[in-house]
Order: sequence, then structure tokens, then C-alpha cells
Amino acid sequence: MQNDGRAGGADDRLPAGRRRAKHGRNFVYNGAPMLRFLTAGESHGKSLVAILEGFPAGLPIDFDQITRDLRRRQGGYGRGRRMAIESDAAEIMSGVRRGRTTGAPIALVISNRDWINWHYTMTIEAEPPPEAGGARRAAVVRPRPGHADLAGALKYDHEDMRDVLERASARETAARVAVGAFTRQLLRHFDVEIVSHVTAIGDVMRDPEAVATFERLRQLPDDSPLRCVDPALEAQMITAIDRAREAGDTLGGTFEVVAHGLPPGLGSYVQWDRKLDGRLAQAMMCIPAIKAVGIGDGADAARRPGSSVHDEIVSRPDSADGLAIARPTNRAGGLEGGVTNGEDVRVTGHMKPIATLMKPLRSVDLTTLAEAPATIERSDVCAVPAAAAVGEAMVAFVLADAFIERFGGDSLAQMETHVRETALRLRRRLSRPTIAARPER
Ligand code: EPS
Repeated sequence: MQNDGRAGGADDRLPAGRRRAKHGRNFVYNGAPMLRFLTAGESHGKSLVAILEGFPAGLPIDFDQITRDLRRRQGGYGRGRRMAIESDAAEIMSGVRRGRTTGAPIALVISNRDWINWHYTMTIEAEPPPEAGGARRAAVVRPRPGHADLAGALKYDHEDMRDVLERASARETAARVAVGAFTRQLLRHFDVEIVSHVTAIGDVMRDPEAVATFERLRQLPDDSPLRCVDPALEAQMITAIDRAREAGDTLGGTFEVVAHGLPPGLGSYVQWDRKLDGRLAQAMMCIPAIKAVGIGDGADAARRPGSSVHDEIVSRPDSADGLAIARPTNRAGGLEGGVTNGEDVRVTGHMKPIATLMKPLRSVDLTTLAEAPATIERSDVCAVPAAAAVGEAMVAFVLADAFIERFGGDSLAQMETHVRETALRLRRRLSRPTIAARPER
């Protein structure tokens, strides 16, 4: 409700910070995002579950696109046998009616096809029912270095570390991709697109100076083996993965997520928890196995002088887009002061190698406390392209949250009005000077 100036209005009784802003939505950012989601589910349990809340009403949903996003996460050279079993698809349980979001929480379920082979192991009842299928698996007692096994067992007092690894497994990221598919469709409605590519597998890496344009990345086919823009380099990456597989080893790598078409002004510099670079870093860092995150040039920026790091601002009075200023480079990755500046947002994720090694590392049997090789579970040799698809989903989520925060998001129509007004104001401000140019001093 807008404050109409009369004493005793409902808004006047709220503390200043809680009064509703002009858009009819409370813009106070108190650490709780506008948009939020939770997931549940075990890797070999019956299904994965997600609830997405705070999503605006009125967005038409392309259901096939959700499935395509899920399939992209399943692909990539170096994946294990599990991906041949699964054919991920999300069943929408609520929050969508007649093809459009209603503003209510969106609940979705992704069934695990492999569950029937794990029913006995993963049974929920105290005793497996007589019909429970699947192998009789021994308890997991030899933690894998680099996995959550040991730390999780010590934290939750688990003797069988299956109770840890089932939830810590990267299978959970399928639920994140389904959530990301919704947020990506919201952004797409406002002409924002998100793509990604793999820039390194192990020590086979692209020249860090070589920037891949959004247009080039957009052309990468969904079924490309590693989603690398350079075919010769991709062949070397494939060889590296084959070598690691033969050696019973695993490989990590690096990927970059690029968001194109964002308006300036998402996020804020005024408080630590509003800074969009910080919010993106957290969202990327919480993807399993991600050990470092970069924005724009990332860590490289620390090694060069300011003159070759910062992106100059130039005057372009006759530019075709009607905006009279431009940035010839985008080393900042579209963010300055934690705020989008209108350039492509570029976020890099660095992934460590997967912790399950077919030639296992040394570990300790936690029941005997004697040294023993770590447990071997079916796993992947390399999952960097899958992590890139998850990275796209997490970036889409954070950007959609920031979009809703800036433009007010109870309904799509309301957001459209605010987006249009803001774009007009920007155009007016940057299309012509407000005063004549000052002489140089
Ligand atoms: C994954 C499913 C898992 C693994 C992988 C990711 O399936 P399974 O354990 O049945 O082979 O392939 O998980 C891990 C690498 C891990 O360390 O947990 C998936 O759906 O992405």
C-alpha cells in the first residue's frame, strides 16, 4: 500500500525500513532473498524434490525446455554409467496452472529410475519389505578423501557412511537445474540469456586472454562432448579424460557462465549482503566440488596493473543502440561495486577432481581404525560439463532473485511495467547530454 500522507494508515504503523516501496513491494533486503528454494532427496532414494518460492505469477512455462536443461546436465564426456540409467524429467506438483505460474510455491519431483536397484539398501522402513529389490550392499566404512564421507560421519554420528554420501552426492544438482529452468525462463522473458562453456579439463586449458563471445557460446550444440569452443582443444581434453580413466583417476577443470542482456543496476554496493558478485560467488561455490570462483578476469586481475584491468568508459554519440557511452572491454565481468553495469556477467567456476577414484587413495576403516583403501562407488571420471549446466542454473537463480528485487515481482505484468519504465529512464539519461561539454582543465 502506498503511504497517502494520512495519519494512521497501515503503512505508518510499520517501522521506516519495513514500509512498502512505491512498487507495492517491500524492497528491504535483510539477508532473506526475494526468491528461495530448498531441495530434498538422496542419490539412490525414490526421488529428488524441490520447492521454489517467491516466483512471480503469470509466466508461461515451456515444460520441454525444463527437460532439455535436465538432459544437458546429464551429458558430457567422462560421465559414469548412472547417466545411462537415468532420463531426468521434472513432474510439477504445484504452483503452475494451465501452463502459467500462479505465484504459489512451485513444487517439483524428479524420480530416480535407479531406485528399484537400491530399494533394499535405501528402504525407509526399519526392515526392507519382502519385495525390495537390489543388491545387499555392505555398510560404507572407508571414507573417500575429498568426499563428505568422513566429516559427515563425524558430524552426524553415522556408522554407515551411505547416510552421508547419499545426500552429499552431486545427484542433488538435478533438482537445482529444474529450479534454474524456471528462473531462466523468467529471465528469458526479459531477453536475458545464460550460456556456458568449458575452459579447462585438468591442465589442458584455453588461453585465459581469449574471450569467447556470447554469440559464439550460444552456437555451441547441446550435445557437444565437452562444450568447449575450440575443437582441437576439446580433442586434447577428451584424451586427458581417457588417460585419467585408464589410470583409475579423475579430473577436474574450469567452466565459465555468461549472462547476456542484463540491465544495469541489479544488486547494490551499499551493504555486504546485497553485493551481486558476493551472491553469485556463494551460489557457484556451493555446487559440489567447486573450489574457487572468479568474476570477469577473476584471479588474473590481481597480477596486472590497474591500467590493464579496468574497463575504460568511452563516448559513442552515434551508436546504433542509442546509448552514448560504451565499454570497449569487459574484464570486470559485468559487475562493478557489486552492481551490474549492463555488460555480460561472466562467472568462472573451478572444479576439483571427483573424489571417487577407481584406484583408491589411502584411508582408514572406521570400524577397525586400520589403514585400508578408500571405498569405491560407481562414479564419473570427469563431470565439468555437468557442473557448467548446474552453474548456469545457479547463476539464473541469483540473477532472477536480483531482477525480482529491483523490478518488483508479484506478477509478470507488474515486472514488465517496471522493466520498461527503467529502460526508458536509462535511455533518456544516456542518449543526450544534460549540459554542454565542459572544457578540459
Ligand atoms: C550423479 C549421480 C551419481 C554420480 C555423481 C553424480 O550417481 P551414482 O553415484 O549412482 O553413480 O554419478 O555423483 C558423484 C560424483 C558424487 O561424488 O557423488 C548425478 O546425477 O549428477
